Amino acid sequence: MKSPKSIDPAVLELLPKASLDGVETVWDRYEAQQPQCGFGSLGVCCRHCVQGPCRIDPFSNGPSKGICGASVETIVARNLLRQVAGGAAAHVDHAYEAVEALELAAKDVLNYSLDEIKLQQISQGLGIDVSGKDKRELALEIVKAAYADLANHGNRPIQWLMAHAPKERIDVWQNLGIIPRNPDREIREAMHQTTMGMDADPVNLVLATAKQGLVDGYSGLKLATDIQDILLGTPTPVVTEANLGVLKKDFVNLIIHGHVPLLSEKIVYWAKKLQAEAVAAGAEGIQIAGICCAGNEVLMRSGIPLATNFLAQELAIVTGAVDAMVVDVQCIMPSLAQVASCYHTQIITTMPIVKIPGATHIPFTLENGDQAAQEIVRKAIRAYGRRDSKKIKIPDYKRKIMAGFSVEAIIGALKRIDPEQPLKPLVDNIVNGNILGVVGTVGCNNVKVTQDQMHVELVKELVKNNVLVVATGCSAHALAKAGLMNSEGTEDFAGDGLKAVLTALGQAAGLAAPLPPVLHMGSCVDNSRIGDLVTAIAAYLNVDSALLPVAASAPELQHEKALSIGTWAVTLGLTTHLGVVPPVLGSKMVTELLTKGLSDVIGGKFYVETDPLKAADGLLEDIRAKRKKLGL
Ligand code: BF8
Ligand code: SF4
Repeated sequence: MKSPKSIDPAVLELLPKASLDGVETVWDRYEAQQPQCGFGSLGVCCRHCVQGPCRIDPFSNGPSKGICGASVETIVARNLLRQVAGGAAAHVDHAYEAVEALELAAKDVLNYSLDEIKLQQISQGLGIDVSGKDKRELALEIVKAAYADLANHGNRPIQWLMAHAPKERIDVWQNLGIIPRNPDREIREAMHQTTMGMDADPVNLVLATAKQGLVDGYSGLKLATDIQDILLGTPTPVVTEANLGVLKKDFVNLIIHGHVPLLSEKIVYWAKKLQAEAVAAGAEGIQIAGICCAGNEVLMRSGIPLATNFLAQELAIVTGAVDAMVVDVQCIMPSLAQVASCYHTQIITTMPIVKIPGATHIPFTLENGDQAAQEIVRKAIRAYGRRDSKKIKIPDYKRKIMAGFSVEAIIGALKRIDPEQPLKPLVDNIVNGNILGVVGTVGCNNVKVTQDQMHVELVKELVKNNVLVVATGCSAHALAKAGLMNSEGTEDFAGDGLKAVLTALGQAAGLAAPLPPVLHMGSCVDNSRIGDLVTAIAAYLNVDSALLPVAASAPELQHEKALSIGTWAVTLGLTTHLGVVPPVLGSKMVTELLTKGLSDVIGGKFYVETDPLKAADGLLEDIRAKRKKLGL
């Protein structure tokens, strides 16, 4: 039997409408790709030079070497390194733009109020003398430090890493020789290392992959989140709703999709300001909703509802009620313009490196953000008048969610229980077993598996067993849509120990109800928040993060970014579950290095399991083993 496309009721309701409207979706194109190439799936195909493509016969009936003599081990390891470097490049580029924005803000070219507490925190971490300096001076020093990593021509380690990574880990990475120097140089080096006639040693290539994980973790994720928090504010708890039912029939519906919050927050601001124009156009107002990580960003800081996650981005348009969808970078399906052509929806691209034939391009620059945002909001208002009421169907599904759990927000809640040592109540509850451990679920949807199912079934099993779950990215969307991010989720799904802790925390926070069983910590770059939490707990206990009863999971990964984030989690010493098999099985040696060998030298490893309940069992077993080692 074919597995269903999704467990999201809104998606199941819209799929037949998509066919009736003649819209081709990601699921149709997936079917058209069947059977997918076996060589590619195993990672045994190489196109790194023009003598190729070369492919190795996985059954040993054909060639066992590429034309240049590359073995299957070399080819698989090289392909993985390039993918992880691709993910790191995306995050470092994202972070770089945030640093540029902070520079202009510090020089008063852009108008941002700058988060005082975050400025102090980051300055202190970097060893910047804060005395007598105002916000703009501190911001400039932080910008200087960020640029220094990107301009480092020597062998000095990345300072953002040295300032923020767990100390015990830095020693481990140093011993392995994988501490990165300059993120841009490391990404360039990975491209060089994997080109024709270069590194043939799979062990060396896997270590280089681990190094890219560190580039991603500190010069991508951590740098992006830190700078965005300074510019836009550190998230605090917000309550709103998730799923396509947040769209409103009589409102101008404007969807924000992509990853970088700089333009998104401008749009949120201008949508409020221009409500009267929407009313003049016959609407009741403007409803903003988010897809993918741009959605998570504006949720965390501005309480904007979530529309849906990666796999349903086309179906948002199939509602016929989306007047405009504005996109920036990453995870934007090129098909959107095609889908939108069946409706009145405006697809608006904004970035010079993301243009889609058939979409409208409104260039966003740091300097013209306000004008671009106004133009975009006005385009949505004008499109509202062109709606075809016969084509509108908004599925009536949405769930209440609580989000905004930055580390600062979590510590803030814990401080109400112990103002002196806020981590103590959390750690005490881990020690006494009320909380068995912590799992961060992250990453995407992947059309190869039923949308959201792996996220939801895995997490239900974990919270039932008293594991506190923190989530980001499209995993957070999936869990939000399934009702795991509200107090009822704790009542319905959490084990007794976890429920008791979340109830006490909820009471201390002045809510008459428990905190949710899954804490929404933000976008994919906000995985740095999970890293910060792990680092803080390790420091509080004075143990290596690799020893903590903490694990990670990317249940439905698709993007190269998910591979680089996962690699970083492994470098932190975490067992990192992948629910979709990455293209490495063609090499037994590389597969064993990733799933076993790495753990001997780095503490963490990848764990691949495609069945959610078995994956939960595996993660629980891992957590129990770590507890045992700690004497718990
Ligand atoms: O950076 S989880 S599908 S949206 S890659 Fe993309 Fe994956 Fe979603 Fe966010 Ni992350
Ligand atoms: Fe083939 Fe080697 Fe060229 Fe790859 S680098 S395409 S294996 S000849």
